[in-house]
Amino acid sequence: MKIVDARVVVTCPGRNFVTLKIVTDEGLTGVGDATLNGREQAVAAYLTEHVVPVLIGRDATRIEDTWQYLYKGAYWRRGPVTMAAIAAVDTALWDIKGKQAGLPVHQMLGGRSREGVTVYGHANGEDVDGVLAAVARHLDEGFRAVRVQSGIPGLEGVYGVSSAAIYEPASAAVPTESVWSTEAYLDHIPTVFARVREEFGPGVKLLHDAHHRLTPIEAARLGKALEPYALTWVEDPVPAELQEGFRLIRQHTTTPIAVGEVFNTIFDCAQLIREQLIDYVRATVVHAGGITHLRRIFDLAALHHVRSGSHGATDLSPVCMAAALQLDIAIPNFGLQEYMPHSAETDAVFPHTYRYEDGYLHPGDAPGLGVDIDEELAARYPYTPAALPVNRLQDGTLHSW
Ligand code: KDG
Ligand code: MG
Repeated sequence: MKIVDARVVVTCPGRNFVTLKIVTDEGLTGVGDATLNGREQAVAAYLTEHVVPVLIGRDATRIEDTWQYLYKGAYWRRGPVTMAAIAAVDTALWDIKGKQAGLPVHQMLGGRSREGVTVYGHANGEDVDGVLAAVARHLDEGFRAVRVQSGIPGLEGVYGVSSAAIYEPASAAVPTESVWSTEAYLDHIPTVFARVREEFGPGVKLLHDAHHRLTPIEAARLGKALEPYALTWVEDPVPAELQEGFRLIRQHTTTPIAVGEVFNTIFDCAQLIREQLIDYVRATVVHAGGITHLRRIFDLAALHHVRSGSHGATDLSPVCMAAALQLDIAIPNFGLQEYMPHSAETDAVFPHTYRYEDGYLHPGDAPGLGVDIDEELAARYPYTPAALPVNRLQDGTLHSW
């Protein structure tokens, strides 16, 4: 079965998405997400200029060989742009293979290991009352796990905290700037979790995202302060370039650690996993080289008691979500899946079989991934430049987020 066409579709049904659609001479098609928030056109160009020309005429059934060809063959390995492009090809080829076999992809990955994929939703509030209301809303909707983010007294606007129905941090063509105080944050967050536990008791899984903003010792302090509230994880406590930093956090706290939404390859987390410095790895399909490579990461993680906790923000398209769910339902060491519903416009552009019910997502049983792109509808939403914000300390120093 030969690849005869590969189209790169950039569309903006409320936010930008990049999708690769591969077409074979047998009429089977497959889709892959290639969206890199705020850098969409870089991946689109990489695909169009460097990947599509070498796909035409290739055997669509050779998923592993194509992955190796694009990874090793490029010479310039790794990096978010390259790996998102490889992910899109890999995902689309798994979609095609599933359709060829008449099986959902999770059946080709070993079949179901669970009945449904436990997801967590985002409960955000400008203040504690807002947080409590948001948690209550999620519990009413059946969520068993909630990520809790709060505004910080004295800071105007905190990343990830928004009252908008649909989460969208990439809001302006030129990055907006916000002001950050680690001291104010560290003082406030434990008080928020104290109130949440007091109100909702021990049953619900609680999570928190520190957005890479702390140093290891600050993260250790946060982890210790949160121990009484038994979080399921603190996410991205420190920027992860320095993997040794996690050792210091580990020495001080039993609060579990999740990291990896910006990871591209197994090499970004190999040390963290082997040394058991983390508990959850948050890599996902689009940013970690597709189903083929993410499976490798999760298999390494399984050997070291590390579970999956894949990224699932709205800047990952429904194509990525559909692919992630195929893995989530099959792997032995699944932990949690992030789930933020897309807008109605996005869902219409990407019709899919996965569905939410009572705290779980279900991938469905359609052959392949169970997702497609409506190219005609997509063409009605042209690309609109949008960048993620930047973060500065109160004295103006640029800070991580
Ligand atoms: O594009 C960046 C967002 O996806 C990210 O900031 C969201 O941190 C995030 C999360 O945990 O969903
Ligand atoms: Mg995050």
